[in-house]
Amino acid sequence: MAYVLAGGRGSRLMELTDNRAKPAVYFGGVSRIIDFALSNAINSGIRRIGVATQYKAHSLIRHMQRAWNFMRPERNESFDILPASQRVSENQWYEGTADAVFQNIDIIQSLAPKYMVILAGDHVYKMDYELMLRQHVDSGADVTVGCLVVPRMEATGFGVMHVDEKDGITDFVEKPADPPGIPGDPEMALASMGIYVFNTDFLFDQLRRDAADPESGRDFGGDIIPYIVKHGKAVAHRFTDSCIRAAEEIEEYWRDVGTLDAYFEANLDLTDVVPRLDLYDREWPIWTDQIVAAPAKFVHDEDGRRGTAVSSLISQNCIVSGATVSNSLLYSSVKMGSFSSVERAVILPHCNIGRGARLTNVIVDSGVRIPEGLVVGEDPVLDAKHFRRSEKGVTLITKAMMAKMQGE
Ligand code: ADQ
Ligand code: ADP
Repeated sequence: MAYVLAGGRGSRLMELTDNRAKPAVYFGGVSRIIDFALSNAINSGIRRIGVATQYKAHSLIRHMQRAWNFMRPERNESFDILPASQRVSENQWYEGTADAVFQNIDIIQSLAPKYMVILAGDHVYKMDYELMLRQHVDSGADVTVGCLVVPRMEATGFGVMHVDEKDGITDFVEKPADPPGIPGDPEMALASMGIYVFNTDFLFDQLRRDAADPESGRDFGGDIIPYIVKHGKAVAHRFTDSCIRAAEEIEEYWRDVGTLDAYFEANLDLTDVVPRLDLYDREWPIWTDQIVAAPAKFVHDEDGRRGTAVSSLISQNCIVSGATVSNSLLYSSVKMGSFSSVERAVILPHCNIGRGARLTNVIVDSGVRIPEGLVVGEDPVLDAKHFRRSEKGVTLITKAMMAKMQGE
């Protein structure tokens, strides 16, 4: 069974997660971030899935009900959405990630999985979990932890481990201020991806032990994994990207897209001629909600001005009328009016770009109506006055910001 932790806010995405959890944030033109972990599970042959939700879960739950309702109990498949619903005591939300599993032990038990693959719902990557499961079974580990090699100083936000020559984990520190390097490669560190394979019985024993410990933060990275590293057998599984194209030397693709800048860059990377993340690979499809919609359309406006898009991803139901799109992503149902243009823009669903508007280096949240003639991306001071400007100068525009600006 795959068990996806999807309750976190992702607060560094700022107003993009004001109304939705990070796993529900749109990514890649048609998907949401959680579709990557769920698709990996399906593509890895896992047919029992549970998803624990907590923070602002409405759009996440609605998305999963639409996109992920094809599992069939009569084929021994299941898909369970598990909102924090105070199952264990009257006034308890999921305290930490381990608690988000602990509180649903009875539901998991009814499905009787032998192994649990614990996943995070907020990363973008393609990975065959079957390889990790295979290693887990072969090594006889109590827990297997998915890991990546990252530059040492970028590892401060991760669980960082030391391993022996057989990848047995000998030490694990959660989010160290000064991460230990890899012996022989001191500028790199072995970081936990926050994904784990457990024997289910062993996991339940650990969760019950942890729940009885008043000192515990009920967290996999902070409590459960460090305990097992000390008292049991924890093994590291090194991430291999299941879309690495044979004979091509390209690095593994895994993105946290945790900040506005990382989110913006990872989306725009998809407009490259050969992007690192291949969304067109039929061998490893990213399943998502398919809306009933008309094809994207590019038309002349009444003055004969052409509607064009270059180096861009344009989704269903978009209409580009006498407008120019370059190096951008238009998610579904975006309408662009005459003389408007977007460049290096991530435009989320149901936006309307008014006549003559000019947007550069922007993320526009879903449902925003950009008024006629608005210019963003040319005057940093003005942009920061009305909207959110990121460290690297990307402007985020949401409906609330637009309403405030228009009310002033
Ligand atoms: P973090 O990412 O900081 O570190 P956390 O914020 O706990 O860990 O989130 C892990 C996952 O659980 C996310 O997908 C999040 O959405 C979800 N989540 C958080 N709180 C939840 C709750 N109460 N209920 C349900 N779901 C919840 C972890 C590990 C590190 C590791 C990094 C890799 O602790 O060791 O390096 O992931 O990103
Ligand atoms: P999310 O964007 O995460 O799905 P919502 O569904 O609330 O969250 O979308 C945000 C906004 O997008 C909505 O409040 C609405 O204005 C707009 N929107 C969503 N669906 C539609 C729709 N079918 N038609 C028009 N606007 C829509």
